[in-house]
Amino acid sequence: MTVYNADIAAMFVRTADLLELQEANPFRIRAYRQAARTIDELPKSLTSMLKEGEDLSELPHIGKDLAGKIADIVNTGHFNVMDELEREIPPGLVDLLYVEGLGPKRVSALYKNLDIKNPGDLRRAAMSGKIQKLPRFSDKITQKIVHALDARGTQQKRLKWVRAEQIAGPMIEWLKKINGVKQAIVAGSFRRRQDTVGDLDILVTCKKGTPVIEQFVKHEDVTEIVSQGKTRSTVILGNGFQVDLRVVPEISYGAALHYFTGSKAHNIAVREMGVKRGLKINEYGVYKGEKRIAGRTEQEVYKQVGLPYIEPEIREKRGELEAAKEGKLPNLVDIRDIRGDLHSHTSATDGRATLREMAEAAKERGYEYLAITDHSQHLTVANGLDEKRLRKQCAEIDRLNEKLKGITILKSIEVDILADGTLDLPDSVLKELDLRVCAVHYKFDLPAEKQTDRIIRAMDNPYFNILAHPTGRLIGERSAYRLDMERIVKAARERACALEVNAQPERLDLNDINCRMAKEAGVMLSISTDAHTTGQLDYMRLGIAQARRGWIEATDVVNTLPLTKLRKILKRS
Ligand code: DGT
Ligand code: CA
Ligand code: CA
Repeated sequence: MTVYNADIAAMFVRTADLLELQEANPFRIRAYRQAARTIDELPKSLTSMLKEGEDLSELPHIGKDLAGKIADIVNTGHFNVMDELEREIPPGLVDLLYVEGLGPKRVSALYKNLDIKNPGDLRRAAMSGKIQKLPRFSDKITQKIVHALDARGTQQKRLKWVRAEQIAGPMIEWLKKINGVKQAIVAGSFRRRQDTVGDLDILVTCKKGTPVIEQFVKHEDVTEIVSQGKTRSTVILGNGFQVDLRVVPEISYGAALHYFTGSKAHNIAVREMGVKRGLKINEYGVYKGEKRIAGRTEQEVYKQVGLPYIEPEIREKRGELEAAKEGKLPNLVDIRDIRGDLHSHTSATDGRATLREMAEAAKERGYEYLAITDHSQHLTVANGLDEKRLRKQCAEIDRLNEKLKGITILKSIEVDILADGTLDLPDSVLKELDLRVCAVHYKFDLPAEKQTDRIIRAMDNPYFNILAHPTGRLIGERSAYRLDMERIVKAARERACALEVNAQPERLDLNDINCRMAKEAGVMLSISTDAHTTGQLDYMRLGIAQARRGWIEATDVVNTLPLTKLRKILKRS
C-alpha cells in the first residue's frame, strides 16, 4: 500500500485536532500542524525519500521524533498516536470539528456541557434551542452551524484535482509497465481539469484486455473489486476513491478517449451530430454502416462531424460545439504565455522563502517579473506588514533589483480590504508600490449586497489593481462568500481593475464559470499562485487549467504582458 504525502499530512492534522479536543499541550499541537504544512509542500514523496535514504529530520519543522513517526507510517500505513487518540475520543466528536463554525473549543464545550457527541446530537440540540444558551454560541453561529450540517449531508466525496493527480500519476506509470500496454491515460473530469474529481477513468490500449485487468485488480492500493470483466473493471482504493479502467485496442484509442473524457453532455451532442450525417459514434470508433471509418485519434472523430479539435477543458456543452462550427473556438491560454506571477509571499509575513529565493525561483521558471505581495498589518496572524516594514521591504527590493539579472521584482502588497471597504494601508504608501493586490480576509458572512458594496468601495481607491481570490472559497471546506458577481465584474470593468485566478489547489478562485463571466464582460484576469514557498510557484499550471475551463485566452490575462505594457495597465487609465 503506497502512503502518499497528503495522507501523512492529513494524519498529522487530524492528530493535532484530536489533541486539541483533549486540550493537550499547545506546543505539541503546533508541532503536528507545522509538520503537516511542510509535508504538504514537499515536491517529492516521503516514501521515495526514505527509500533513497534521505534524512527527513533535515526538513523544516520535522525533528528526529517526527521523522521516526513518518518512517513508521510509511512502513505500516498507520499512525499509532492518532489511532490511540481515536480510541479515546468519541468518533462523532471528531466529525464535528470539521463543521463550519465549530472548532476544538466549541466542540469541547458542546461535549462537556450537553454531551453532544455527533452531528445528529448537535442538530437536535440546535433545533431545541439548547446550544444557543451556551457562551460562545450566538444565534448567528448556531444558524451557521445548522446550515453547514445541511450542506454536508448533500455533499459527495470528491477529491481536489491535485489530490487525484497524486493517485493517478503513479498508477499510470505502473500500468504502462504491464506487458503489451501501449497507451495509458486518465480521461473523465480529471482530463477536463475540473476542480474536483469524482472518480478516475483510466483508458489503456492493449491487444488483449484480460491480462491487463488481472494485473490491475491486484494493484497494492486496491481494497475492493467492484467489477472485473474482459475489457473493463472498477475498483475501490484504500482511501475510498474509485477507479474505472477500460482497455481498448489501439485503433480505438481516439474514440475511447473522446468517449471517456466526456463530459457526458458533450459526448451526446457529438454523437447526435454524427447521427445527422448517418454515422454511428461509440467508444470503439466512428462507423458508416458496418464500416469503421475513424477512431484512432480524437481529431479523426471530430473531423467526421465536421469540427476542429476541441480542448478537453471546454468539453462541457457550454457553447463549444457552436463555437467550433463557426470557427470561433478560443485560443486557450497556455502556461508558456505567462511572463510573471503577481501574487507571492516571503518570510517577512507567512511565506517560507526570502525575497531573493523567491525571485531566483521565478527566474528559473523563465519569468520576466515577480510581484512580492506580503500581507498587510490587519492580518496579524500572518505578521502583516505595517507602513514601516513595507517601506523597508521596498528598499530591499530596490537593492536586489540592481543586483539580479533577468528578473524584476515588483513592489507590491496583498492589502486587506477592511470591513468598511477602505484599504488597510494609507494611499501615501500604496502609491509607492508597482501594484496592489487587494483581498478580503475577514467578515466573510456579510449579506451579498453589503459584501459587494464593500469590495466595490475598495475598488474605488485608485490604487486598487487586482482583487485576490475574489470569492474566498476553499474547496471542500468553505463556500464562497455571498457576492453579486455581476456587479463586481461590472465595477472591475469600469475601474480597469483585474480579478485574480488564485492557483492554490484549494482555492482555484475565480472558478471556471466566473472566469468566463469576467472575460465576457471584458475584465482582465491575473493568473497567480499566491506562493508561500518557491515550489508553490508551480501551482501556476492549476490556475491555467481553471482559466482554460473558463475559455480564457492569453489576451485576457494581465501577466502575459511584457513588463512595460503591464505597468501601463496598472496605472488604470
Ligand atoms: P466525475 O467522475 O463525477 O468527476 O465526472 P466524469 O465526467 O469523470 O464522469 P464519469 O466518471 O461518470 O464518466 C466518465 C466519462 O464517461 C464521462 O465524462 C462521459 C462518459 N460517460 C459516462 N456515462 C456516459 C453515458 O451514459 N453516455 C455517454 N455518452 N458518455 C458517458
Ligand atoms: Ca470520473
Ligand atoms: Ca467513472
